[in-house]
Amino acid sequence: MTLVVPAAPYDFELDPATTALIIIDMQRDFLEPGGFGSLLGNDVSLLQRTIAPLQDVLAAARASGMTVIHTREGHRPDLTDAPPAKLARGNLSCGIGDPGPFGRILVRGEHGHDIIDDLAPIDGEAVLDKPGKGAFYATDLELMLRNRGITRLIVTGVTTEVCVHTTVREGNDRGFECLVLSDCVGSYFPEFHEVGLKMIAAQGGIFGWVAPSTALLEQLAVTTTTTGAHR
Ligand code: TIU
Repeated sequence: MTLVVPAAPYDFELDPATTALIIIDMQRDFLEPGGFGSLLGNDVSLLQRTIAPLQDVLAAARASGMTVIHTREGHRPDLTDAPPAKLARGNLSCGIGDPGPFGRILVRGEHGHDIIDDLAPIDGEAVLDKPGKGAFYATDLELMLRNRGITRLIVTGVTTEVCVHTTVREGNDRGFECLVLSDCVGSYFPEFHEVGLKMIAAQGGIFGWVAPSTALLEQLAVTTTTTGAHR
């Protein structure tokens, strides 16, 4: 079934069977007050506004049978997969691997590294640990998508101009059609968020498409009502 989602720069067509919802790095360390993000002086409420719309999109994607993939940025406890340049960047007194308020910062297995309770993955949903900003770099994401016949990505999560943008660019170069949901992505910098979204849809969709979550939800509601998949 092809759904037509009104989007910029033009309609985005998708079939839930060949589309994956990608939820980027909705981790406690980026989103929760007192975590790594707020420790760096950021206003995490700018990111938290993505949670409620993303919960609705996640529920609708699950009901439609869409593939759901969650990502987490972080590293092995011995930090062997963290480039020294990344560890050194920023000259932070409390950076990656250091003890932070929610455990060692961006280290796998630590409380702060995990996904927030409001968007917790369920059985059958892949959780992809990535060492970089892009979800394709040094992961098996492309293999998982190709094996499942996925051609289109709905990209959500944080932050708009960093991990979301990098992932959309990586996906676009690999031939995936990417729709970014404007209210389901967020940045610590509102101006970067706004311009980041414009950059995706500019030049005829140079990196992909942008739409509010309601535009997708209205179409998915038609699918679940028609098929009864939500019952
Ligand atoms: N997930 C992600 O975007 N990682 C970051 O480090 N983002 C910042 O904006 N710092």
